Amino acid sequence: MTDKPTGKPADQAPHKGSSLLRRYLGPLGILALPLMLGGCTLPSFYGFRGATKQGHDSFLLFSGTVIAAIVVGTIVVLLILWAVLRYRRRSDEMPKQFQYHIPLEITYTVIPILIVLALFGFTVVTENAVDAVSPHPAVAVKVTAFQWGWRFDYSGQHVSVLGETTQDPDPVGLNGRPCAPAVDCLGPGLVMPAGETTRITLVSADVVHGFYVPAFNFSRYALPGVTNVFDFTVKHPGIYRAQCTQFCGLYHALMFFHVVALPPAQFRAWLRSEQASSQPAASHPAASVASSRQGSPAASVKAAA
Ligand SMILES: [Cu+2]
Repeated sequence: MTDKPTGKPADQAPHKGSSLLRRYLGPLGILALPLMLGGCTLPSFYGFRGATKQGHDSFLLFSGTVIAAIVVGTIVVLLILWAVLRYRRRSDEMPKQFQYHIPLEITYTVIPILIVLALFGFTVVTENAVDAVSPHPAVAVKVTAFQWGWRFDYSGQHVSVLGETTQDPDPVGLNGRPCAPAVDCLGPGLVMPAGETTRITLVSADVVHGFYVPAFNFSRYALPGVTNVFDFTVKHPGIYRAQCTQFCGLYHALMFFHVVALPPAQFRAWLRSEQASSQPAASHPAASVASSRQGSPAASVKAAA
């Protein structure tokens, strides 16, 4: 029987194996190069960099995890290729058989545990930073999700922005296009000062909704009977698209809103103009839509740009 262990070392021509490795390594490297250069956009890896301080922390965790995965994956692939090429079959003789390489077994057990512990530690630190709320936010906004729209109440300021995307869309479309078809609508605007901390208190008036701002790397449930509190510190002025991400009924797909970050002075000017022109919204979130839509925040940010 040819496959019976002989105990005879099969590695009789090491120079041949290494020359073969060198021969294949070049073409393999050339094949891998376009994949490595074109397969991802370093260093964002197609993720949002985070328009808020909190969102940027999430981005750093994401990109760090991807880089760790690339390093580990590369080492594993190279080890596999090395084993396949170096110890490929050269004859019918059995290679040397052995077991219990204690130092090696300890190494490949301890290293993955350390990697998992490091990823866990970075995740805990990042989540604590993202969920931390400032004791003295510059602005506090109560956000109420309802079927099918959003209401933004500025605590203590007597200002409400309210909009139902199905009935009274904001006439600002993406890329400056008018708001038609409806999927281009940005919806009601949540206005906040750039560079300052805004406290968001998120509630739902009816069913489960999802508060999602992609550019902020942030999503949270709006749950009936539950109050979620979190902070945003937007880094730069701009308009950021947002939408409901929980299927909440017939017009869920149209439940957009947008976040408008203004320079602090312009934010306070907008707040004063809203106080002068708007009446406090009625108790039902969908009431007095038309009256509270005066002084479009998107128009303000256009003027600021
Ligand atoms: Cu919804």
